[in-house]
Amino acid sequence: MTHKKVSPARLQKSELFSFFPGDCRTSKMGTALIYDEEMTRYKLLWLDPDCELERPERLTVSYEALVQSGLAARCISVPVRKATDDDILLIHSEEYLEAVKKTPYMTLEDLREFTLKYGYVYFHPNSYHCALLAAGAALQLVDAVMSGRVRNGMALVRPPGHHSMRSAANGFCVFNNVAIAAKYAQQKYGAQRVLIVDWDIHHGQGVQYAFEDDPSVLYFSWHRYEHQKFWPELRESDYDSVGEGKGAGFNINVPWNKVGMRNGDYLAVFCHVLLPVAYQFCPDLVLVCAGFDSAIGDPEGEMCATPDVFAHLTHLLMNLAEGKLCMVLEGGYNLTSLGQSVCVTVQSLLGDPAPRPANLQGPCQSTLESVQCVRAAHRKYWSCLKHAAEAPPSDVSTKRIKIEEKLQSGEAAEGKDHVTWPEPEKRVAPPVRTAVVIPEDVDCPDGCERFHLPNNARSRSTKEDFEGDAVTKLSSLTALVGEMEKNEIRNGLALVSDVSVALETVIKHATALKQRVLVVCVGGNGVMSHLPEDGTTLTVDIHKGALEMPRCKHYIPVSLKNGCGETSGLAQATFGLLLPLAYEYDPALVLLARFPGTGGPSEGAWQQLVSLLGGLARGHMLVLVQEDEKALVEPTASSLSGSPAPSLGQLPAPVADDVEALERLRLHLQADWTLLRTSVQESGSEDN
Ligand code: X5A
Ligand code: ZN
Repeated sequence: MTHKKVSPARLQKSELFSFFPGDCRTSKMGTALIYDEEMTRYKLLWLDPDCELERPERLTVSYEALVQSGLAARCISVPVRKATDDDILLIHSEEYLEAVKKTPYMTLEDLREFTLKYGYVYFHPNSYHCALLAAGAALQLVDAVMSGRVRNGMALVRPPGHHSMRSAANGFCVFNNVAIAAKYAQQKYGAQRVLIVDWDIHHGQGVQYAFEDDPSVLYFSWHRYEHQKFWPELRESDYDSVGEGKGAGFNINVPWNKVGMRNGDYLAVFCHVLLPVAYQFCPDLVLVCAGFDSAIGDPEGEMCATPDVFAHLTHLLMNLAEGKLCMVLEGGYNLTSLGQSVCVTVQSLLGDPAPRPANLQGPCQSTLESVQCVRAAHRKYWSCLKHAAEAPPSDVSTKRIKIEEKLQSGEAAEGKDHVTWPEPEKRVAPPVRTAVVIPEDVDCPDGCERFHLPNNARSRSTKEDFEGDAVTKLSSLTALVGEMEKNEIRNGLALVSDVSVALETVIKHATALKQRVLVVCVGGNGVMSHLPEDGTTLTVDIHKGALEMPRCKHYIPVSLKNGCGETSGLAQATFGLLLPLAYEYDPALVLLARFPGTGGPSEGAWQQLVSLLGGLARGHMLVLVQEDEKALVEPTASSLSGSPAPSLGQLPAPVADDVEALERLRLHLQADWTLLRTSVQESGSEDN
């Protein structure tokens, strides 16, 4: 960590309001950071063990961590504002607003009494003011993102919002910042579909109630539930609350029925529940109820996911809605864990490479049960889940949970207060983001650099015959991979005369260095030969064809009836198979090979694939494209250099044959690859 103390660049008022459509295409667009010390100026004024966790230091620690790490200075500082009455009334009742308005004038005694009307919340004479700023901060973030002044951003706010309801404060929350922001985005910017991802460890029941019957806002929440034993102990927090009326299917609850969930549990839920639905939904804006009480060390959550996981959760959301992603702080009560998690999240928003998802374990039985239940509850609403398994029989599930509770209770009791975990690793962005090996007559795309073979390696040929010299070109590919390994270059794109030959050469080179290589082939005919099958590579080969079962654990043919051109099928393969396999394999290098021919993905789908795979291998990826496909250079380079991929539109149902084939493949592979699992095993070990 560097210890430069630099405050973030101030975005001038004139800059904020002088936006012209089109700016966003020419400017790189940054990450907004919204913070105001004023929101630290309220606190609990009496003794209440239930509320003492929600302290002003939560905010100072988060902001200080961003300043100390140098991240704040890389963000665009956007000022807060006070939400207006009209803003608050988007979600709350007039009576409630008027009641809260009186709190600044109340005596301590009156405040205590007022507080008693609600659950797990306290008021201070400055609470109302801060609550207006917190909601206003979320709105400023929406304004900055929707107007195109910034790409994405994070608002550090207190009080949090997701528990507050139309006419009630609750769970430390006064006004529902994110719910207000969603309505505001719809009203002011005409956002048609808003996705709210609530990764706080508590159920944001206030958000659920606000949009329960509204199909234009998709609310996803995971939360500690423990079969309704955990606060707020609501029946409607379970997986079977799917929304009502027209909003049926647009409320997704994933209950955690035990504590101690890990990175693999979180990523499994993203791959097998949230992402397929989110891509099918195709939001115009993504809001995150960014609570970090879901991270390790938190006294409320008691989970074991490390702060690093938020790098990936964030990355996986960054290509929805053309990158329009707004994070608004909710909970997070372990100051160390909170500060680290905030930094990790902002660093992903800024585009730095994600850390390796080391030692990822597959989801535990309790998670599998929840995933199976949620997918079953939603399969009639989402074509991407249509093939999902039945819910497990309830007698089986309760029995299993009982056993697990016995096993867990011992550990949980002793471990709660002295959990330790390693500090998140430094994430160093290499000096060169994207290097390209393309013919001289093809323009070098924006944000890229041409890769030139170092002099010593060029001894056998002169500069003049470089273009036509296939051997030289291959050696420049291996040199490029070498530079990636040294972290001098993040990723690269090469136009090659023969994708298979180039791929083989690079694989040989990388595996000789004992690197784990993920090879992703798209659009070929499915016959890759001469690949090592010793585990130094994992190959996922997505192509047009009929289902074939893999001959080994490390070579996985994924056959789609109409090839990758069918975006829904490709999305299904990507979220259900490719990403979980990639995360579990944890490569040091990703090779993405695009074979020529008709079975290729659409440009947008290809860009999504490039961007999503960028979350692996610290962003080290080499993309190989056939020489004559020059039109792919620009879009591929754009995604490699960090521009969000275009939206794919609301996805239609995938071809039934493909769904069935992918499902059979997933079932076949899940013995070897635990992150592919989406249902409980009726037999077998319970040790996971
Ligand atoms: C925003 C948030 C938690 C309330 C816990 C009450 N609220 N036991 O995390
Ligand atoms: Zn929370």
